Amino acid sequence: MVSANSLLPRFAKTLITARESAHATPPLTREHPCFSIDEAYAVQAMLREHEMTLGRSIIGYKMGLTSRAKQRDVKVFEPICGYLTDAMELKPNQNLDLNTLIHPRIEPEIAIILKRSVRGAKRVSDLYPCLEFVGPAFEILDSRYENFSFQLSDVVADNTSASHFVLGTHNLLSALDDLPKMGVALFKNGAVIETATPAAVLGHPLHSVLMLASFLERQERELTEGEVILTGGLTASTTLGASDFFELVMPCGSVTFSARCE
Ligand code: OOG
Ligand code: MG
Repeated sequence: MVSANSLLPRFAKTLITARESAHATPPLTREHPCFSIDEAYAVQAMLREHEMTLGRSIIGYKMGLTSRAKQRDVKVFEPICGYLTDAMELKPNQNLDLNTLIHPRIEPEIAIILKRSVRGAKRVSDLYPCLEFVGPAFEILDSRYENFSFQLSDVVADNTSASHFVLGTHNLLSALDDLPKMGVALFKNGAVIETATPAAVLGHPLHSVLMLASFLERQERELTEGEVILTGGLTASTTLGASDFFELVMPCGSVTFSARCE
């Protein structure tokens, strides 16, 4: 446990300043090696409150570290969750000004939009009637920590490195049973750099939604209509530089994303 509770607001302020100034900060666990996961989620909740005071709304959640590829990439071996705001969403082909970010990375994901609450869902098939959209997406990460390096509590406090996301437009709702074994290819500037299948995420990305629902239940919250969920990176993330162009291709369509430095 962190000895004094006043440290948690200070940790939140450190992360807010790092994000707003686009300057990395040392991991919080360096100062407090015993920074617990519960305390880290409390810091994350302070960041969420801060976003709301800025007029942003919470539009959903993201799961992180739900695939072995991601866990091995950052050397943290437990799934985690964070929140998404309206300000994080980019439209396909919308540019992102990289000057506002510290060291952005990008990763392919399967995204969900809900059409109703998932209360009581226990199995993947229980979720089917709750889904409005299931499709490919990009998540753009930007850890607020130096060298993109952190421990479990650090990354939880930092809202799981969330920065931006882009949803594709192709809805895979009619192919949910086949989703785990569909091929996914990630192209960077025209060359394939990663391939995967959605089974990489807990066997089926909808397992990630069930896990998120149970995380939220412990915080006395639940997933509701209209919320967006990123189910977790299918592959390791990759660096994102000025004028890079990314395309994520699946059997039913693709999503593209480009970055720019002005
Ligand atoms: C942590 C965030 C993990 C995912 O999809 O696994 C995440 C990180 O890689 O910085 O978003
Ligand atoms: Mg992610």
